Amino acid sequence: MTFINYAAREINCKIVYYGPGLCGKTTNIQWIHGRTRTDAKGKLISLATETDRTLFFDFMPLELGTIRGFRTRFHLYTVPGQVFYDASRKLILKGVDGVVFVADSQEARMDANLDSVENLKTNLKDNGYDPLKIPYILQLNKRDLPTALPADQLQKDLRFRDEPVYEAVAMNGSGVFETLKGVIKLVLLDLKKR
Ligand SMILES: Nc1nc2c(ncn2[C@@H]2O[C@H](COP(=O)(O)OP(=O)(O)OP(=O)(O)O)[C@@H](O)[C@H]2O)c(=O)[nH]1
Ligand SMILES: [Mg+2]
Repeated sequence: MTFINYAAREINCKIVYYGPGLCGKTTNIQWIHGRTRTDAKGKLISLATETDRTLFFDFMPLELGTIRGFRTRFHLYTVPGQVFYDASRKLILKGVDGVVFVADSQEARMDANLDSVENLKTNLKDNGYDPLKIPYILQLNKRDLPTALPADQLQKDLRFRDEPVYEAVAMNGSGVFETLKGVIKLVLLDLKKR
């Protein structure tokens, strides 16, 4: 739930990057962190294994200036994609305002993508969210790989509502800020409705 502090005139929103193991969630956040002005960002906190797999989450606060006099901050999180960290994924979704699903475009990762979408829906529902209503974006990542499936095929299999789709190569930043802007736009539209 968006945290609006009227006394401090602050709005805090939580965005979670979700998806299967090694799809590029952490890479998205690292790119954003590397390209954001120092005064607009907080520390990037990553709890990772020795091999750079996310162990619990990555976290980075991003300050976007003021909206109608309220300082607006977006808190970006990634979940650990590996199947056995499901309890962490569920926990990290608590209080979420918007979700980016990062799909791995490689054909060999299609089953993992599909499982992860289903896992996202389950964990959203378990946290009291309607997967069809929460601000949601689909990012097709790793478009650079020769083993990447055509984008329209991925969309056909992975879209489950009217979500916008962005193609990306998170490794070199392509599509990363477009995706972030896309989800922020949906979160702010959702906020306006309330
Ligand atoms: N070729 C290619 N590799 C990518 C791209 N994005 C990320 N990678 C690589 O994929 C690997 C995994 O990326 P991560 O960002 O750590 O993946 P993750 O989704 O955070 O993985 P978990 O934390 O285990 O869930 C790294 O070696 C990245 O450099 C991309 O667009 N293209
Ligand atoms: Mg990660």
